[in-house]
Amino acid sequence: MHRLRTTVVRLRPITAPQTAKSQSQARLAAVGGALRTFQPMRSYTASVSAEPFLNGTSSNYVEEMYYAWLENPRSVHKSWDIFFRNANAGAPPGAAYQSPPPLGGVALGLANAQAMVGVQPNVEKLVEDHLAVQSLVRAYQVRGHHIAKLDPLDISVVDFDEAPVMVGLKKVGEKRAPTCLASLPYFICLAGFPPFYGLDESDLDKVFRLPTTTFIGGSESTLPLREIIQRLEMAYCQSIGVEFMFINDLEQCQWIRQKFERPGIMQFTLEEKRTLLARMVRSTRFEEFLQRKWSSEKRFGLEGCESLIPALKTIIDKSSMNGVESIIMGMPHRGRLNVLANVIRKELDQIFCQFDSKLEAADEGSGDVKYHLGMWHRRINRVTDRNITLSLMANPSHLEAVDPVVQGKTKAEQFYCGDTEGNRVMSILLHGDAAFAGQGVVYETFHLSDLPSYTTHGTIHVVVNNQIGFTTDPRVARSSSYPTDVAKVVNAPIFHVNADDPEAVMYVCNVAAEWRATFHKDVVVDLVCYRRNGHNEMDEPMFTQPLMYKQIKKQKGVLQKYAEKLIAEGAVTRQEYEEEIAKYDKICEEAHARSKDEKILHIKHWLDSPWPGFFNMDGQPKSMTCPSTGLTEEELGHIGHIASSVPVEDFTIHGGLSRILKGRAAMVGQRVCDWALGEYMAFGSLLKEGTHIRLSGQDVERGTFSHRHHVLHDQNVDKRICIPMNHIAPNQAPYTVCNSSLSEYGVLGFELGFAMASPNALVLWEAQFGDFHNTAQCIIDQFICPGQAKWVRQNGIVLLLPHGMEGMGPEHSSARPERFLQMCNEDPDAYPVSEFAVRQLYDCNWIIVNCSTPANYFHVLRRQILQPFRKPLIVFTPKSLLRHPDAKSSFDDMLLGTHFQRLIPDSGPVCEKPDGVKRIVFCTGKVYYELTRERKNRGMDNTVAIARIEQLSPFPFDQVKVETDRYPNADLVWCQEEHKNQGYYDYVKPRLRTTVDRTRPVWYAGRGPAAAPATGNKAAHLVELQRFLDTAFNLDAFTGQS
Ligand SMILES: Cc1ncc(C[n+]2csc(CCOP(=O)(O)OP(=O)(O)O)c2C)c(N)n1
Ligand SMILES: [Mg+2]
Repeated sequence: MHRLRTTVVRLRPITAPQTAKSQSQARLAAVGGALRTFQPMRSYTASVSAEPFLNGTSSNYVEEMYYAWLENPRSVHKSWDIFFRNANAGAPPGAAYQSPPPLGGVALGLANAQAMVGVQPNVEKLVEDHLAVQSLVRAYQVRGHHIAKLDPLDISVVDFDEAPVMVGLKKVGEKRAPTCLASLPYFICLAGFPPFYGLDESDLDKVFRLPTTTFIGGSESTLPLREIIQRLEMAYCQSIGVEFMFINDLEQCQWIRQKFERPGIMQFTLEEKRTLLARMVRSTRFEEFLQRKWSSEKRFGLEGCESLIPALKTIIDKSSMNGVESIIMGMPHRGRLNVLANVIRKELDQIFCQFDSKLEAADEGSGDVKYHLGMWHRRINRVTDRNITLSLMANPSHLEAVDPVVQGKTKAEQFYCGDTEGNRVMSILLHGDAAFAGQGVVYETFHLSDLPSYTTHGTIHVVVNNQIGFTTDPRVARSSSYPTDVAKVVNAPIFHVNADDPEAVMYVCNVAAEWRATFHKDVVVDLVCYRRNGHNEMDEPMFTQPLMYKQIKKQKGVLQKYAEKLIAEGAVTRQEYEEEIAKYDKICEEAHARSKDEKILHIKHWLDSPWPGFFNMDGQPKSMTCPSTGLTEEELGHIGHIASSVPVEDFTIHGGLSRILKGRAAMVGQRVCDWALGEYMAFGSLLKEGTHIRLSGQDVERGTFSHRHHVLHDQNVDKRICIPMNHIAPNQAPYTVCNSSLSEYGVLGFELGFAMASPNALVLWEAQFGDFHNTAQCIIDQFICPGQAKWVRQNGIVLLLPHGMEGMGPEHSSARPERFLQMCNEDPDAYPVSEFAVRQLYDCNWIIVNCSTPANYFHVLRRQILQPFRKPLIVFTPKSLLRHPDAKSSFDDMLLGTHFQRLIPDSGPVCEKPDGVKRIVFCTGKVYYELTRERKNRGMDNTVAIARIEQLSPFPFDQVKVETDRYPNADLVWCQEEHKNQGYYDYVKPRLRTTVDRTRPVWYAGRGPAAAPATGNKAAHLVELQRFLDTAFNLDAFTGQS
């Protein structure tokens, strides 16, 4: 009704002067001087809205007709002309209708028409028919994909109204269910009303005006119904199914309509067809070659979706044509080797080498299976003759986990080359149908796609939709009709295409690339295909999908079908086709012969993110030392000043923030730092030295605990912000600080990818509370922890994980240090022989610290960049220490010549008489302050020493040894606030024992074992705290125990 009212309002008497101001200004302006003047019409609104045929759904159509009539009265059917003239002349409700003149008959003059005012019309049927035609067009646009011939096997039966989808239930060999009346086209089914709005076969030859929301007419504005249906069937119901009508943007919908509806769109030149055939030959024969040579090897071949290769090549060609210079790709197992060989163009012998299990690995690390390795390659695109860099990211088995990583790397490359629109760098993500629908990270990644600090300005998603996931049918694998429905959340158009029609595939890939270049938004190509073999080449699919696989066995290969089509058309001769095959087979054979000469395997050759200039020629660090991470007094003072001021004019900050900044200024005056200021010093100095910094995570701009305030907000001007960190020095590197979406998996993956692009940036991800990192566990377990070992790829990402037992309950207390520590590659039982500090850092898989002072936090952040290699850094960061009066550092601890302290020894009275010390308590993090307070209260400053292990991994064996040697009469205690089965105890204990050569026992003071990380009861929390502090300072606590 609302729509009708709008239409009616628009139909109100229009005069030339009113027209100029009206909402339809733009539309009418197009008519230019041809505007016609209308007489004001009495009671027009009432009379038109009372017209019986103007029900809710017809208003659109009337509006269309009306505008068309305004532009040119001859462009609408005569009956409409009469109706608008009569209405304009003041005809009462019902009386503006006139019987339609016969099609092609003699046109009625105005005089005739006016003479008919008052005669009961038969135009009603005509109007309804036009409305029906408009609805018909719309029905095809909305639901044409339901009946498109997308399934190469023709066995899927998808019920779009019921969930779950029913696929594969149709009996094999049975034809499509006769759901439509035999003589009528599908539109009747589409609309669901037999007959459709009163249209039937007798209307098929009538001519109808086409609405402006369709392009099927080409240059024609009217077509007979029969032709309209035929063209709609061609556009929407062949090998391509277009899902786009959910998109809110009219311009985008129109763009898609014209791409698929214009007559003659699917025409290809001879050259294009031959190239397509050649690409199909490569794709198909590559798999056949591998199958011949290594028939019992898993390779997750592409058989059944060979058109993936031309699909990707088409996207790349078109994007290169549009100016893209670098494409970063992520993909799962299926078809990966084929993509490496025929899209990225990895040398075939290097691929074939991977099948030789006897070759020795040349590189350090444990390596990965061949269908996970990545690749980076710059080459000339033969179609565009331009340079293009293609990289395929290495990825784990965990499906879709690589998606955000690819996006992060793409964002970084765009950032470093100043590509703010994504015109030069883009990403392509490949997916399996089951994984795309099932994995939540897909959704998280989509939700990053349009956020200012995370957008990559459009990703092209390609789904290898083989209608099966391992052994599971779609009907039990997802609740949506298509595997691609998740993309609708970001209004991405979805192009379903039958992968057995390579030309249709090529067409949609071209459109997808154009879409991305035009709108810089995501788009999905759903390649509907099948999987000729089992999940892998060793797998028996008949166990679980007998009927589907009976059909697949009968299915002629797509290459053969396409070759036969082109031969029949005369586009190629059979001889040319056979020569093309022979040519590629020979290439494979020669590469295979060469691969036999290889003696060793180089994982390094499979690097997806080389860092030119960072390593020496042998790929090793340029040095094995780390300079001092301290700063001059002036630098500290200058950065401290920026941190405590607002460096722009006329900017009003919140009163509370003014007090915070004043407090910072006071600290700078006293030459001390708290945690936030220590971080400022580290960031500010690195930026000044030219290192880009990117800090991302939930609410990081202010800081969850309101301590950071890196973005200032003007209290009077909406959205006016100031980032003082970008005002440190004239030639500084840019600082990016960005609040993320409420995601851990997606965002951490993204930042990891960002950090991968360059070693010269400090990329940090902060968890809101450390507890929440576990929803990103896969990124930690599969990429951060073992990334270098699997893929010889270093990464310097920093994880800031707020951690500490402060009575905040089980989900705001623990960043689970035990899990990170358990995954360290260091041997707890062997005292390292190598040089400490830098060498130890180089050998570890990641660095884990829990700093107790701002100065040490400052140093460890700077060391992350100044050390000559990159390692992930896990920092357990404090909460209450952010404001603890004792948790401050003097500038003296940050001056030139100072370093990160792996262990902070006790510097109190115990140092004077170490022999008299009865106990040395080792600890880490915040509990240090509780221990010192308790020691003081108990007057035990002379008898108990407290040493802080600031770097847990790699473990500072050498410095721990100094402490244990210093206090020969002390018993050794590990004290932690975490529960016994959590925290650091299991990690530290064997290392302490190794340090003292197992000559002294290591006692435990801390909470007992527990299932949850912390109690939800504040009082219980305090009781537990006091209990373990009692143990820590009771010198008899362990007497008699062994
Ligand atoms: C996160 C995750 N869960 C489970 C698996 C085990 N797995 C490997 S392949 C596969 C089926 C994938 O199906 P689909 O996404 O349709 O890809 P296809 O193998 O059909 O190409 C499964 C479940 C995995 N690799 N990753
Ligand atoms: Mg699948």
